[in-house]
Amino acid sequence: MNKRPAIKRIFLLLPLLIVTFCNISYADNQSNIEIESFWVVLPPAVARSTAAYGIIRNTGESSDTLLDIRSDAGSVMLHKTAIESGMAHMFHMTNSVIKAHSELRLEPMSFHLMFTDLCPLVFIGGGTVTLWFEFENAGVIELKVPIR
Ligand SMILES: [Cu+2]
Repeated sequence: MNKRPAIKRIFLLLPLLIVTFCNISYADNQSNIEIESFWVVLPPAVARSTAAYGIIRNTGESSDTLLDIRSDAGSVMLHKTAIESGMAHMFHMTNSVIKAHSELRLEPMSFHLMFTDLCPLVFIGGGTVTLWFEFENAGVIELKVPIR
């Protein structure tokens, strides 16, 4: 068997792949969305849900909308805790708009990421959880978040 043609083809494709990756990172650098200080609450072994907190900041001149959040740790959605008649209730927030030069702070008793249907393997060893935030303008932003 002659492997040369296959190897030649890979070398021809290599610059194309590099250009593709460079374009992706360039697009990320242009993003006006900064996601910082995120962490996931280490759930007890028997828990079926947990939460994550952090800050989503829009440094741009126009608003952006958080369309979807995905994770390798289970199902995840944006919740807001609100007190009604002295009781804490959680509301599922969809298509949250983050206005220009403003931030969405996720903290206890307020906005938070709610994880359900936890994937136990992700939490064994207390490593990191991967999150994908999908914005209307900024696109998909991947983030590795520590478990504490
Ligand atoms: Cu919740």
